[in-house]
Amino acid sequence: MADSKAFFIYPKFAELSDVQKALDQIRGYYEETKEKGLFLSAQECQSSSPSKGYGPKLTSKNSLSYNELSWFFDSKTFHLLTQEMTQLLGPDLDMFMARVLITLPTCDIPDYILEKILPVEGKLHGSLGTYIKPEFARASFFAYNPWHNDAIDFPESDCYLVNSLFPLTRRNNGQAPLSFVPMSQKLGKIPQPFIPTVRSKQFSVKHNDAIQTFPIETPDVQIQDMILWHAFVIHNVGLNTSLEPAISLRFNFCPSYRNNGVRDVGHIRPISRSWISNATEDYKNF
Ligand SMILES: O=C(O)CCC(=O)C(=O)O
Ligand SMILES: [Fe+2]
Repeated sequence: MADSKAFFIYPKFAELSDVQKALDQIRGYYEETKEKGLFLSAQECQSSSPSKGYGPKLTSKNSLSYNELSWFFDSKTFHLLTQEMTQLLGPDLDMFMARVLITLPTCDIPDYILEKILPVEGKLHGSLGTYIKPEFARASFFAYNPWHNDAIDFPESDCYLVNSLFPLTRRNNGQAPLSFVPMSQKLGKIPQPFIPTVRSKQFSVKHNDAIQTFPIETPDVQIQDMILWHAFVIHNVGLNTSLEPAISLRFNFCPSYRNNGVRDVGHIRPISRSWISNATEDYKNF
């Protein structure tokens, strides 16, 4: 058996021109939302959104990833990514969700929202979805992201899922640092949300009546790096105390014919099919 690592960093994986082009476009979008006012007022929020709501809908029709950024699917970087995914997941391959993720600097978040979402300790989610104007729901906006694994994003799936992330900005120096618990996939589909104990780079959580402890890694990710992890790997995004948004492109992949749990099938792009799948599934086109 190969080792059971389920978290990898690929340094300098992306083409510089691809990540720069994507970053310029997303920065432009972010500036536009700031000029026009990204957030609902406190009053609008109270009247329009239930406190536990998920905010306006980000669909395959309005998403930046499938519109202004759809050129990325034809880029050299995406081609390299699908080659690597084929190595890891096999030739029956789907990209089933593409997203632009923006973790806002706290200085750009209105006080009435900060009052609700701070302090971070003990909070179960850090999405800003409920507070933004519906017309800007074209990317995923966060203030932070508490410890979780991505099974929480695809609750109806069978979790044969991986996440690939292209950070388009630095993440350390307070810019929404991204931390991972590399061996935590061994815990599998844990009940979520949960609150772990975190002490001096050690992550502990109760599992099957025992406390399980794992080391935490906070990689100093660089633009052009690609980070890849299995849906069961626990991770966390800290507050963004810098002056700039932290921006990432995220692509989720799974072997075709598994249950990816996605309802809006417009998100799914088949990448390739094996000979046996083509032969077996051909009758559907007959
Ligand atoms: O903020 C990020 O870049 C990553 C957020 C996250 O938790 C994810 O993409 O699964
Ligand atoms: Fe995540």
